[in-house]
Amino acid sequence: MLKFLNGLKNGIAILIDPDKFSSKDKLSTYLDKVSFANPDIVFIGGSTVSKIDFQNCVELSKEKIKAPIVIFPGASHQLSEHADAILFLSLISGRNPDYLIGHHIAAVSELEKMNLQIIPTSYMLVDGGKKSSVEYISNTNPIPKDAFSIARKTALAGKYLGHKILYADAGSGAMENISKEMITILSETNSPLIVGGGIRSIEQIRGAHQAGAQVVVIGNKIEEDINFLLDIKNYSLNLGL
Ligand code: 1GP
Repeated sequence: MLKFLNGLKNGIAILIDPDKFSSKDKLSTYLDKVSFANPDIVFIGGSTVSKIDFQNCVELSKEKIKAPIVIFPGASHQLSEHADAILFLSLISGRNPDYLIGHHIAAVSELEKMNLQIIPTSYMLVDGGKKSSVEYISNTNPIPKDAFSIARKTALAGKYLGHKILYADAGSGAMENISKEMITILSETNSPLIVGGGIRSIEQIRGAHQAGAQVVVIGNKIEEDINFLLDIKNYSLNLGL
C-alpha cells in the first residue's frame, strides 16, 4: 500500500513549493541540486500554487529526481499524473469541512483519470510559534504545542477513520519545530509518522528521527541555505555506517 514508505527508516523528504520560483530556469537549477542530495522522497505542494505552475514543477521534478515524487496538495487543483503518489490530506486538527472532505470531492474527477497512488493521510497542524500559511488559508487553529493528550487522541481518531499516515506539521517556516516529546507521543499511535515545519539543523533532524519520526520534511531551510543539502546528504550517508 505505502510503496514509498516501505522499509524506510530515518527518511528525509524535501518539500518543494513551486510558488517560490520565479522562472523555470531557477526551478530547474534547484531541482538539480535537490537531486544531488538524494532525498528519500520529494513532496510538492503549497498553499497558493496555481495549477499550471504545480503541474510544470511535478513534470520537471520527475525528469530530474529519482526519489518518489509525492503530491502534498494545498488545494484540489494541485494534481498531476506525473507524480507517483498523493497524500490525500484530511486536516484533522481543524474544523473546516473544505479541508476535511470538500477539496477531496473536487479532486475526484481528475484523480479517477490518473494512476496515482492515493494515500489517506491525517494532517495535523501543531502550533509552531507563529501563524502559518496553512492556518491562515484553511482558517483553522493548530493544536497547542503542549496539548499532548489532544494531539494523541486526534491522531488516533484519524487512524480509526482509516488514514494510513500521520503528517504532523508545525507549518512552513515555523519558529519552533514540533517537540521531541510530542513526536514520541504521536509515534506511539503506530502510524507511519511524517514530521515537518521549522526544521533548520541536522541536530533537529536527528532529534525528530530519534523521537520516532519515520520521515522528516525540510523546505525553507534549503531555500535559505542551499549548502544545507550537503549536510543532509552527509547525514543520510552516515546513518548507514
Ligand atoms: C511545511 O512541513 C513543511 O508544510 C516544511 O516546513 O518549510 O519550515 O521546512 P519548512
